[in-house]
Order: sequence, then C-alpha cells, then structure tokens
Amino acid sequence: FGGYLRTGQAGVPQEWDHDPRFLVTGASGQIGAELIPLLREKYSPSSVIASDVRLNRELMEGGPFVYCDVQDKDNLARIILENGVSHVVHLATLLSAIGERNPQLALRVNTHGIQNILDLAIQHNLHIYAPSTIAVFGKTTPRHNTPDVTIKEPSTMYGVTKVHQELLGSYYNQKFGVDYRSLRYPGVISSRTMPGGGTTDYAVEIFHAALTKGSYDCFLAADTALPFIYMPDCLKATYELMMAPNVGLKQRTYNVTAMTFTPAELGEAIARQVPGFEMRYIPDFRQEIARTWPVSVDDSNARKDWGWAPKYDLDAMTKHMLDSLADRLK
Ligand code: AKB
Repeated sequence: FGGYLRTGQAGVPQEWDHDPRFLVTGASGQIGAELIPLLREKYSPSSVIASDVRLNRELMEGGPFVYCDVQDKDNLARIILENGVSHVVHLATLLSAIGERNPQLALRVNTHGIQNILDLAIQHNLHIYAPSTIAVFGKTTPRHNTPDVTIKEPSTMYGVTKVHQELLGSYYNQKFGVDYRSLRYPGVISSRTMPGGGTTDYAVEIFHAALTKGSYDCFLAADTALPFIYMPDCLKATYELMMAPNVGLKQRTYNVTAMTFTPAELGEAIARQVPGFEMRYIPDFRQEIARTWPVSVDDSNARKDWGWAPKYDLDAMTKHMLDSLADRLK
C-alpha cells in the first residue's frame, strides 16, 4: 500500500500516483460488509470489487460483486487481471469455532487461499492486507498483555492456519518484496452483520438477545476474559495500517486491541442500559478454545509505528452498539 504514496504520515492517506483498485475476498462476512462501503466511499464504488461464495445483496447493489472461491487460483487470477486489481484485502477464512467443526475444510480454505493470493501478488505486483487473529496464541503463550513476538502454539485449526499465514506473509515480504500487512484482530463487535462462527461471537449475539428477549444464554463461562475491538475502531485500524507508509512499518503483523472484558462484565454494562437484562451461562466446546487465548494483548508497536489509538471502551461501545442495533431492529 505504501508503494502508492508520494508523501505522508501514518494513517493519513496522501496523493496516489495512480488509483488503487481493490479486490476484497470473503466480502459477505462481518468485516467485509463494513469495510467495503468504507472503501467505496473513499475511492469509487467501481474500484472496489467485492467477492465471496455467498451473496450479499447490499454489497452487490453498491458496486461490483463477483463469485470467488479463494481455493480456485485460476479464477482469482482472472478477476485480478481483467479488473486491473492493485490491492487485495483477503478476508475469506473459516473462524475458530466453525473450523473445529470441519478442520480439514478450514485447513484447505485458509491455507490455499493465502498461498494463492501471495503467489498472485508476485506476478501482479499486488499489495496484500490479510487479517490474522489472537487465535495464533495458545496455552503456552503468556496470557496477559501478550506481546507481538511470543510463543505461538495454537490449539485450533484456525489458529494453525493463521500462524502459517503470518509466517508466509513475512517470508514473501522478505524474499519477494510483497507488500503484505496484517493485524491480529481480537473479538470484533458490530451491529451490521453477525460474525460467522467464532469463539468471540457471544459478544455480538448478546446485544441481539438483550434487545429482543431481555436475556441471553452465554456459551462461555462468566469469568472468561478476552480482548475485543468495536467495528469503527477495527475499520480505523485496518484502513490506517493499509495506508501507512511502508517505511514506518517495523513488522508485517501487529497486535491491536481496544478493551478486555468477561461475559459477566459485558452483561453488567448492558444491564445498566437495558434494565432487567439477565444472563445464564452454559459453556460449550468454545470455552476450551477461549481458555487458550490471551486475556489482553500488547499493541504498543502499532501505537508507535503507525499511530494506532482506539476510541471505544466497554461503556462507549455498549451504548453505541445498543443504539445502532435498536435502529436496525426497528
Ligand atoms: C474467532 O472467535 O474465531 C474470531 C477471532 C478472535 O479471530 N472472532
């Protein structure tokens, strides 16, 4: 991304030498559904191609939308070539919980997808942004204030494939000069699209349940603390890293976080605004996954290298989320 910038400071997109053309894979998921409208607003609707194996009508109405299974390298190559794509935002992935239900599928989609994208990046001189996750960490990782560089022995197939992605991205950067960038997302909370099969999904489901039923059965135990970020901050971090001048980046993958809370603490924050809200705890297999992930992560390198600073804490996020969701549910 930095290669296109003439001048500039971190997070402040400057003049472009030529207009970028984006391909976003996995567009219909939680992040794509909000990142694509933002990119289409900042550039032009026709220069942001959404792609997925599942249709998203809103995205299709707002600009180009094509079928793309990221395991199919020929189809990816055709889309990139025929549309003059310069930047790929690779979001197609099977998350932690759904990946444990079908580990072989998660292995195929997640590893073939990033391998295809990185190989095509060499041929077509593409700039790649592909998120990673706190799922790269495991039970041997220090769980508090987890740094960028530490032990990564994940317990899920999703985590295994994202360690593979991180290593491959960094290798392609060093060996072939591919402009690969990545953020390790914590749980992402948003009101527009439900997340698709993660361990942190409870923190989105809970808001829908609070507004529709006044109660929620949580699949994690009350005291399971995990790091989170609210979608406006997640979009801000993503866009800022994508646009940051390459010269300022000291690493290819950065931790980012905005808050840490337990299901009980989130329940209390919601109850302050939805009187009478009640929770029950019925932990399932996702509890085992959550116990291997960090409680909090250290994102000081992102703050230092490209000026990352989140805006939403638990209370601000809860209020904004309840207001936005109430509007959507009207
Ligand atoms: C998941 O729970 O699998 C994801 C993640 C933390 O990457 N939300």
